[in-house]
Amino acid sequence: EIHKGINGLEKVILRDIRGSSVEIYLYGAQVTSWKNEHGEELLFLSSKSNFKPPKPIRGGIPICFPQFSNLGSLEAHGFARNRFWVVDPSPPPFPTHSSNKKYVDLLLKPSEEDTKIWPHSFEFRLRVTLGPAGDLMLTSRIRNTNTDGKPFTFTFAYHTYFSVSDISEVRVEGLETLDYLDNLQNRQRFTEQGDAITFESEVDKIYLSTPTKIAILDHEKKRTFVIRKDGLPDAVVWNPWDKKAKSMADFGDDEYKHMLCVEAAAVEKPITLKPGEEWRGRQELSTVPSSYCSGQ
Ligand code: TA6
Repeated sequence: EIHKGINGLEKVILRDIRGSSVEIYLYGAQVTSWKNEHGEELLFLSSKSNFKPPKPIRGGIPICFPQFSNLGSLEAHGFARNRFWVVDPSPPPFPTHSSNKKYVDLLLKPSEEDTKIWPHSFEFRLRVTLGPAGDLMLTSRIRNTNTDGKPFTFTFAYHTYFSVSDISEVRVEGLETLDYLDNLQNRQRFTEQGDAITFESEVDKIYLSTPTKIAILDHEKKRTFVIRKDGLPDAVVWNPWDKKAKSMADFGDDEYKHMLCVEAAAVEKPITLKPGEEWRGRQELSTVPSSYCSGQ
């Protein structure tokens, strides 16, 4: 059902019988809340977020399309997150979808204005699903609907902001020994060392050819987020830390301590679609109790 959210912006709420819930704003098709059955908020949303178009909402899961970051001539992270999506009136049949899941289908097509900055026709369908175990799944289906025979190329990310108790007691597992591009060092390529990633300063890294599964361990909550992804070979890890946090108007000075972005992405190898072709990119988020002790 559609509700009025902050500043009157419309949002959809998905609830399951066990008490889990997800909220998605039509502005940007942006998930802004994912709560477990105890009503705990699992995503980070800045207390200073604008909720005022055309600025993007700071937190939740921004959709970066058709351009990740400044890798092209469009505004940072493209324009999908700055547009009003609609609830898809006619979703095409979706394979393997059992009826005990709560979901909403959102649709974005470019406006006249959009085709001036990105001269292509597309249909971008996002299905947000709240699974029976409270897991959150996002499936993007992007189709090239150009009638001029032209292919198009894009980069993509689910820019997920996870809520963590204390960034200095968080570990990320699954990215060990992988190569990454370091945004803080002119995107030069480095190789990650051999054990779990921990955080003591600003991090902005694009890990390449990453595994399907990545784990984010929150020590204090004894909780692990698990990301399972498909069609998204890269993973961006970002924490602005104190200095950069202070420079962002829509981000509280201390909020960096309680968030971590781990973003399922397709960046190193941009995706090219011919007219009529469709790309799918999926991420599934879940939480499991974790007994890790920091430093192990
Ligand atoms: O995901 C990493 C990143 O590209 C960082 O470089 C930082 O710019 C972050 O995204 C946030 O970007 P935004 O445009 O949402 O402020």
